[in-house]
Amino acid sequence: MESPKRTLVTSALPYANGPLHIGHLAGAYLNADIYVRWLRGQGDEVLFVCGSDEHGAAITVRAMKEGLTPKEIVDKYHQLFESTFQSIGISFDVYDRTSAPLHHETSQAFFRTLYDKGAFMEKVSEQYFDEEASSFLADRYIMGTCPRCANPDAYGDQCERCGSALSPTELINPRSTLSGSQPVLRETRHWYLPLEDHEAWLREWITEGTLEGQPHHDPDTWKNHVLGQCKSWLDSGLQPRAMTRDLDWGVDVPQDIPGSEGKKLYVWMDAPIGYISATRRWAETHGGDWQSWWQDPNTQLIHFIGKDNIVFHCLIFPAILRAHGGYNLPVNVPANQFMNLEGDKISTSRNWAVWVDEYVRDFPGMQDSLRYNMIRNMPEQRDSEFTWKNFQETHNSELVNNLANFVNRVLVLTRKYYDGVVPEADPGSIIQGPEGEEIRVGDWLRRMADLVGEVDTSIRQFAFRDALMRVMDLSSQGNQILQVNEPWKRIKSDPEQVKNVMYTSLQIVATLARLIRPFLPFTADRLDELLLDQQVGEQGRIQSMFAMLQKGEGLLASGHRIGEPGHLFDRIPDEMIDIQIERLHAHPVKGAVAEVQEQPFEWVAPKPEIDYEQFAGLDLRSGTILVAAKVPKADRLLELQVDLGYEQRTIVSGIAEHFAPEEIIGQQVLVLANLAPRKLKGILSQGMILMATGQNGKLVFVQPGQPIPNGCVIN
Ligand code: B3M
Ligand code: ZN
Repeated sequence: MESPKRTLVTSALPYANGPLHIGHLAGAYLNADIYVRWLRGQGDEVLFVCGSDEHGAAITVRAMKEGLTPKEIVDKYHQLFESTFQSIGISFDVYDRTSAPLHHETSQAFFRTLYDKGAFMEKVSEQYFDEEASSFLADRYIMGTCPRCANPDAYGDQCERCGSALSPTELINPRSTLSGSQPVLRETRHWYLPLEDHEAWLREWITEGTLEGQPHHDPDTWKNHVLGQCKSWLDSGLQPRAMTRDLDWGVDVPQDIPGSEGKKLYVWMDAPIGYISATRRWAETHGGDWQSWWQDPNTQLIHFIGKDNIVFHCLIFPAILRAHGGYNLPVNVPANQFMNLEGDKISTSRNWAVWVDEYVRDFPGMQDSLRYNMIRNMPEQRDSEFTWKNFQETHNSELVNNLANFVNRVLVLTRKYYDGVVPEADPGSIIQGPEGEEIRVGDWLRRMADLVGEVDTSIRQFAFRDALMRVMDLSSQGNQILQVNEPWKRIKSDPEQVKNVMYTSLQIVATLARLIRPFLPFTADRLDELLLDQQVGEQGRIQSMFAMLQKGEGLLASGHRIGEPGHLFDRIPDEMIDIQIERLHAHPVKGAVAEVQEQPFEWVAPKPEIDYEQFAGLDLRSGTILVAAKVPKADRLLELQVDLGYEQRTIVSGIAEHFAPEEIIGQQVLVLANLAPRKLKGILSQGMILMATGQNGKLVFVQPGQPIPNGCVIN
């Protein structure tokens, strides 16, 4: 295993604008917690920092929706975050917040240094201004259609569907989230980070892992999808990025800078600096120099994030750090992909989520059951799925039937045969291994040391699913060792051999208690109680375990008395799961079509006869919907961009009560292409999509029986 190092681990600062859900856990927190706990177990010096991200439109938009001030919003959710992270066992060393004065001071000092170094370029630009709300619009206040993936609800700074970082003027049909109106461009002065000036070293750093030719990290240890997103960003050419905004909530641009009136730091400049201010906060209460965690080249920095934050952590924040000078850059940014829920994307606004605080309330004492399922299904390389049925299955078949069952059998037999005292054993004696093979007790202990090494390798590769499965496989092997040696049958005929078997089984339980801690800390605590294992805390426990096992020494000495047997987990009954599934589906998914009640079909009277010439005048074509977006203040209308092959049309269609925009992207349709254009809600509509009114008045698309090229003539 690798020699101890000093590591600063950060988890993305969650926006304090709503409760934490399982997607947060699976994205940037549970993975970091496992990694940090493992390094602590190795005796490494680790600092795990995080905090609430309390600026930006994500906050102010929520405040507006809830009729509260931004301060009231962040106070509400910051407090909820602290209690929720603590309740699910995320073991931050410090959990700070970016509205704290120390953070403002740290961020302003950063900005000042970059300003004084001439790292910014000042530019007067046009920014979207909402005339109805008489306010400049920050990126998150502008929504529109993503130019790259046609997501109709992309934000001005980022498309959460394809991860692209955007600038507001790239959006198709931008709209203000304040008033719903179409914003206008107005001049304003801002300070830009000229990312293009950083492109050369960023490209070297990302692709070669070197800085000015000096080794920094091994790019082969970075996840492919992280490198891929960075390279596509670099290849598309980095653009200057405004580091200030016209806002009234956020970190002030230092007031002595000319033109700073009313300007705040761009949230994606101040938020990552939140990692640094959190470190300063930790040092205030723990002593020690915060600088060494960020400036000592022997300290490695690792950012745990979700994939929608890659560009900010791999390109923009490193450029800010480098422009400032003297700061370490991350040696890895192992971004996870997204976790989906019951076949759909998790969505706070649609209340389609499993809220962590609600889970902890509904499943008391079962935090590790959720942690276990999250890790089993962690979206390390690709999006993954949480379903309540799978949650029940992994709990009952793996935690109960494998781990809890094995531990209980060993403790009950030890209580029964030896009154709870660990028996003597001869390390040279032979027992039957899990496959029935002969193995010396001492060699089995060394085999477990090898397993610890394998788990170490997986964790350092951020392969937490694999690491957990290796640990659970040890429990399975423990069950098999009992099964093949059958101590309950041989206790009378061969008591000495039974001692060897039970001694070995107890060492497996003790090894599991230590190995499982990074993944299931609550279960590890419970196991320590059952084993009356007095060791406290986690610092260095894995390292010492590895050393003992490697020497063929047991972790529980013969003569040690364990506690009373007890259950680690109880089965989860169907009823507990059914309640959750019903509750999830009961929340109205805003924007979806309410299930209409069955109604008798109403025939529409036939229209008067026409002659062929009248029909021949219709120019009917096939087309495909490329983009669909709600028309602000018009519940029934969707604005569509339709590809007719020979041209692209904007068509406004009264189908918003029947289809959500995102579900009709790519739909092939039939279009009346020569209908005279007309303005609907200020949008010029050029044509009409043919729809049929089906059963219950539901609209359905009239479409070709099989895909045909766009622009085909229908006649
Ligand atoms: N607040 C998380 C998000 O994009 C964002 C992370 C900041 S980490 C410095 O949801
Ligand atoms: Zn997109």
